[in-house]
Amino acid sequence: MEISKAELASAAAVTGSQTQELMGAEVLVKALQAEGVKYVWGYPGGAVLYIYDAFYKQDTIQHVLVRHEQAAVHAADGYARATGDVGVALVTSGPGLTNAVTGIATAYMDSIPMVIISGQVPTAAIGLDAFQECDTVGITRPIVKHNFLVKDPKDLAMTMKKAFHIARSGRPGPVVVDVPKDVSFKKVSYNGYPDKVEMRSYNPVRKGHGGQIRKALQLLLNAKRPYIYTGGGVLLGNATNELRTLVDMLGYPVTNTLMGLGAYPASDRKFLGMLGMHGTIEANNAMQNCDVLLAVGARFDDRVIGNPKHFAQNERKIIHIDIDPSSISKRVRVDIPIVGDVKDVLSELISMIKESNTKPDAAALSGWWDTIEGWRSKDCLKYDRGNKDVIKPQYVVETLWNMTKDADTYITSDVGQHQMWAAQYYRFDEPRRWINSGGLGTMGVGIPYAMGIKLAKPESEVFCITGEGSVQMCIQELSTCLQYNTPIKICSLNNRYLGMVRQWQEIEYSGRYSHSYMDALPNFVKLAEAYGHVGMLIERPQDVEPALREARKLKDRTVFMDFRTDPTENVFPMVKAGMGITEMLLGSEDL
Ligand SMILES: Cc1cc2nc3c(=O)[nH]c(=O)nc-3n(C[C@H](O)[C@H](O)[C@H](O)COP(=O)(O)OP(=O)(O)OC[C@H]3O[C@@H](n4cnc5c(N)ncnc54)[C@H](O)[C@@H]3O)c2cc1C
Ligand SMILES: Cc1ncc(C[n+]2csc(CCOP(=O)(O)OP(=O)(O)O)c2C)c(N)n1
Ligand SMILES: [Mg+2]
Repeated sequence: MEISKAELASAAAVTGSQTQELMGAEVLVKALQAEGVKYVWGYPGGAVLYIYDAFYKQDTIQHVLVRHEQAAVHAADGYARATGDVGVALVTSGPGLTNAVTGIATAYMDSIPMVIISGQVPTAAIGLDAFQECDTVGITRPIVKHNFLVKDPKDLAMTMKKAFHIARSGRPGPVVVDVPKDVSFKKVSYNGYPDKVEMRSYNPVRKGHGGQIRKALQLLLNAKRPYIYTGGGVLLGNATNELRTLVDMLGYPVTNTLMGLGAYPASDRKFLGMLGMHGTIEANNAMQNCDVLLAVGARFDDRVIGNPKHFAQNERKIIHIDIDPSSISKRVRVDIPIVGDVKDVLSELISMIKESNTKPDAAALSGWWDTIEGWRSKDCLKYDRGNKDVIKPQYVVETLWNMTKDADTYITSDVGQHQMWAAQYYRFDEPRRWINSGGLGTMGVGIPYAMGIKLAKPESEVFCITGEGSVQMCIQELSTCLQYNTPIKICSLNNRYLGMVRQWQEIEYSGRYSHSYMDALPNFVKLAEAYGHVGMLIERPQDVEPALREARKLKDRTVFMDFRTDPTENVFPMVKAGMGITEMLLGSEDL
């Protein structure tokens, strides 16, 4: 549903002659229209009923009624990750907001631009333990980029303008706007949506310091064992083209974090795979042994560098490009910090390389590549591909990738072993195609992410790779998928275990499998059917490919594929807790 130009113009009208007397709730909807919002995921309740009434009177924004507020935020978050637009969710006060907390924290940890509107009890009732009151500003403060409590309807339009600006600028993140019921009810003179916003205390830097970029250039061009380590910031900053240009110009090896997959094409030889706890040998060894590291929009997460003391054993010069100064030198000491937007900084770096007379040291680079190829030849992602007895989870992902690699496909995942296998065996060549929760690691995101994306991208194929544990955390959203006709394909790698927990118990807790086996699972085929969808049970390796083919043919249906996979398969490589990133377990023979 496109927003008409007339509607946008009326929402954004600024002249005094067009002053309208509107309820706060109507101003809020005008603000959303002026921001170009097309979808809002939400759930009603007493405190937001005026806002819902204002939604009823318009038809440019589609509201999606979810089945749980957590899923509203996840769906809007998935939409934001796939499109780059700000995702919007709407929840009521009290339990509506507390249900949304996991979704907000998930978006916050991965720096996703979102605006979450919550209802609040009337201003006069705040602090009186009113029905469905909770301290939204207090509860969400540590998990938002910013939050607002709107006390006067006159402030609503400007607050919304600020909320969207803060959410999408600088290091993106979720912003909560808490709207008391009387603020949404009272009338106010509306002169149009503000066309600019100024905040003295908030001015994110876009352009990197020229001198620092020049220093980085010298280091990079003189490197003997260079390495480019990129993360979610490249996707958030829409800088994949610049990254590709840079890597092609230099011919240096490159890796992505879990959050950065797709920032550089996985099928290119210069890509060494994901690094970190479940990264490849070549990606982790290059990280440890490089002499110059260019970190781009990546935050040296503990799952990436392993034991920091081990990481620090090898000397390397580090250049770090990040829009958030607080990300720099947070976990490792950096030699050349460059605060700025990745797109701007990489563009400037590329221009400087073009003008420079210095060229990368071809002989050193060729030796470095030989070393890397030696690591790569260990083929650390090999697995028992020919197994005819039991479905290997990796095989499901690899088959899906082979089948869909040339299609317009989005892959969401939940959290656990299946997430790691999806990251390792689905080779992402394009940005914003891999949608998962990395920082908070939130089980339950998979279905809501998929339905959020499918709404915005109805022509694309959207797959959710999940586990039988995670999928039950937001399974009620199968109902939303039917109501809003968002046909997604769910590939559940059902190992009957909270597999990632079982793996840790096997490796770190001497096989004491405390509460990681899931008995009494539902019949997922019947469950899918009960929700009005198609269910499939796949138990043999030879049935994997035909099942996926059949599911893809059912374009207009949501299909739940229950793949019974090897219950005790583990994710390798693996870096155990406290170990260095090159101290990897490569298979069960290492246990
Ligand atoms: C079960 C499990 C296992 C995991 N295992 C691994 C693993 O093996 N390997 C791995 O990599 N991760 C793994 N993770 C994910 C890990 O927890 C982190 O979420 C991830 O490593 C962080 O990725 P990132 O460094 O790219 O940071 P992000 O969280 O994506 O942060 C992006 C950075 O870019 C910056 N930025 C944002 N916008 C811009 C811009 N426009 N310009 C410049 N900078 C910008 C931000 O300030 C931030 O510092 C795992 C997670 C789970 C749940
Ligand atoms: C909400 C939430 N609770 C607990 C965890 C801890 N946790 C991480 S992975 C995992 C097991 C996931 O099981 P399943 O979805 O079946 O995936 P599998 O690992 O078996 O592929 C658990 C419990 C989490 N990440 N999120
Ligand atoms: Mg499982």
